[in-house]
Amino acid sequence: MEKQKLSEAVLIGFWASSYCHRVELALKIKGIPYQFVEEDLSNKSDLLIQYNPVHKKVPVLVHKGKAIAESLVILEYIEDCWDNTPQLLPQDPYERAKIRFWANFYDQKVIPSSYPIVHSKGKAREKAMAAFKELLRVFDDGIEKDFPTRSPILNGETLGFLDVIVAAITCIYPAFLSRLNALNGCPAVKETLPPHDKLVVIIRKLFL
Ligand SMILES: N[C@@H](CCC(=O)N[C@@H](CS)C(=O)NCC(=O)O)C(=O)O
Repeated sequence: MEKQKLSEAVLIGFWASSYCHRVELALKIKGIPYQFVEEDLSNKSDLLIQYNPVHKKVPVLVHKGKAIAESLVILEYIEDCWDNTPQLLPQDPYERAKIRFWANFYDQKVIPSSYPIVHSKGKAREKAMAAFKELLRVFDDGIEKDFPTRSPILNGETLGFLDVIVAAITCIYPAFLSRLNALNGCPAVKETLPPHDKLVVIIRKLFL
């Protein structure tokens, strides 16, 4: 890391993290060269604590020696900084606002609602699954309503902000799952997805 030129983008991350995967995907879509520095989350480095003293979490993007934390903030930074590359957000301010709304909904509602599924069993798990599916339905329906003519997810053009955000998660809502499967076929997504077998091992270790 010390040897890096200050102009380079360095991503401090963890191979299995979907939050880091988002950032990698955005960097790849925009063709931005970067160095990936793997973090040991069970023994956090001084570098991570120095660059993200508030949350002490990955991802952290270090660009020209300056650190940016929180994946959604990093995505916005990448979009602002490399504005002559494929754009993740639409030009129109209202369209951008709607994308940001659903990105926040996804992070604040959908993702947290998936945690009780892995931490529960039996009837409690069924209830947690139902709550998760319901939020995914709200997400999916909301996007359809807000973007009636052209979906911001997998619309046949280059991948956008919401594609990047949802591409990494595996879920059980069938309509949504079929979109995710299609997304997982995109070359940039394939390149950044962690190896499936390794992922299964870590999920079993963490949650089961
Ligand atoms: N809201 C954060 C979440 C990042 C996050 O949860 N990162 C996890 C890895 S997936 C982490 O660093 N965990 C370490 C910890 O909680 O101590 C983001 O969007 O970047």
